[in-house]
Amino acid sequence: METTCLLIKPDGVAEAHVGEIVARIEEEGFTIRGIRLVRLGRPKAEAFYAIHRGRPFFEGLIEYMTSGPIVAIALEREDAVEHLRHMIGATDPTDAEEGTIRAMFGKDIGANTVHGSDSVENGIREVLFFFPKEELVELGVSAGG
Ligand code: IDP
Ligand code: MG
Repeated sequence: METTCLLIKPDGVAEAHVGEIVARIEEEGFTIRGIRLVRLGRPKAEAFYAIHRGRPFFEGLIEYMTSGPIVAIALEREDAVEHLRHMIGATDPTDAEEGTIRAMFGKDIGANTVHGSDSVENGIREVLFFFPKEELVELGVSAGG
């Protein structure tokens, strides 16, 4: 079974889309292995998005991700990474396929409502970024202590 990490970004939480997003995730056969409401501080936000440091949008991304609470969700499913990315849609909501989460709720390329891990390796890394290992003993990621 594959693991991936979904984040509902500050706009998604502020505009009360958490319930609908979680419902869609469950309808698509994902199992929730962890779920937390988190207010990211700057160091954690910068660490999470370290790969984008130096990009012109980095500062705006960090300000946005620290502007309000987010919901971090650890998910499990067959083909979880690719399936979730497909459900989320393209980075820019105006390019996102109809019916995807970003097409439905995203404001612009920055405030695009959700994050989904982009590889199996990053799925595991990102889940462990938000959840203590010992709380994920049922995950198939050798995360148990
Ligand atoms: P992804 O979230 O679809 O994987 P990435 O390229 O990894 O997209 O970018 C991470 C996040 O950074 C995006 O989801 C978005 O919030 C923000 N971002 C990406 N590109 C831009 C941009 O050109 N302008 C503003 N924000 C951006
Ligand atoms: Mg990405």
